[in-house]
Amino acid sequence: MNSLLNEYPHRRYNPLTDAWVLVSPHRAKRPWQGQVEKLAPDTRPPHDPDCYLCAGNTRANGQQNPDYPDVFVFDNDFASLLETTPPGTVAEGELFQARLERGIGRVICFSPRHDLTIPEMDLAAVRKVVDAWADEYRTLGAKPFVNYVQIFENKGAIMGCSNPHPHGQIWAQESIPDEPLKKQRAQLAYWERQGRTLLSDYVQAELQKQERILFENEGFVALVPFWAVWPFEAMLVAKRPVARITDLDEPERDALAAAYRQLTILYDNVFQTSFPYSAGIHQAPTDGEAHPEWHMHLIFYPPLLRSATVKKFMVGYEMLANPQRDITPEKAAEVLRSVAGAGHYKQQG
Ligand code: H2U
Repeated sequence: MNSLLNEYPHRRYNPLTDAWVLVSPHRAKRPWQGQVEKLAPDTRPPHDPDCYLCAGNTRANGQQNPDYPDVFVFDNDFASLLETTPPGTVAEGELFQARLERGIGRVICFSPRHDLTIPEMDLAAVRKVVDAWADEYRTLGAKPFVNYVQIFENKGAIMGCSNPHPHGQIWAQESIPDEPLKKQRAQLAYWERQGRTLLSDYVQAELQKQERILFENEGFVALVPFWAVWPFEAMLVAKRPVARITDLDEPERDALAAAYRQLTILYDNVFQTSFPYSAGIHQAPTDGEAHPEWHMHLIFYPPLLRSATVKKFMVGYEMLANPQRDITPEKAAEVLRSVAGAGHYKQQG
């Protein structure tokens, strides 16, 4: 990489979202005197009688969870979107516009085990999560009013996650939300210009450079994007330019499960803690169009910066102007690669 980018403040462009990030590599050298304490070891029981998500327990609204053996998906009892919302718009000229939004919220428990997270689950169990994501995407997306399905995992108390039981959420709705919409526009423009997906070309170039690649398997490449905003932000990109999770074949579904697990093991190993993040799948809308421009990928936004407790804050300049980072994406990739090897830290001697 051009050495200027290791030394001087610069802006990097995200071609997927048409946004910039300010990178200040020189600041990464400054002394740090903040808190660095380690967290107390997490000792959760395999089953918690007070957990709303554990098998057999009663949820906040009085419904009982089945004694599920692996993955369990249910309608969110407190969903942000409602299937019963009628159509309607409220518009008072240009300046006051609103539209009623119809949608569905689902919760997906990844495992009956309260004490595990994806990096500690075995591969076969993670593969069941991938299958459940695909089933949900297919069924929710098949509903005529659903034009977009957002599958995500919000992990860790630091991220506002309400429960340590391994789980994710799925929101399905009428509109295409802003983030995927930005990516759709950029990918469509690239596809029309080049006849290839933006991410096929990007991943190929990254594989040649090898600076930001974390690992690859048969179906997916894991990398820290050139334009990463969060300190250890990463992407899992499908090697084939598939538009959606349901386009993955069986070995690719295995590869996605393995890559999700492997990346989150690296994360846990960095600060020897259960690494918090928001992660999710960006893929084609379910609006009945083919979307050849879409290249499915997963994005991980973890907030931790220097230790298990010191997180990056997106405040000040970042709220008012542009996101900014100190540690370069190349350095972050180096750190993540350096903790690969003997599996999850808890299993190491
Ligand atoms: P988060 O931890 O990411 O907030 O996800 C938990 C979700 O589970 C949350 O959206 C739902 C909450 O509404 N939930 C239920 O549907 N039923 C319950 O009994 C508790 C939590």
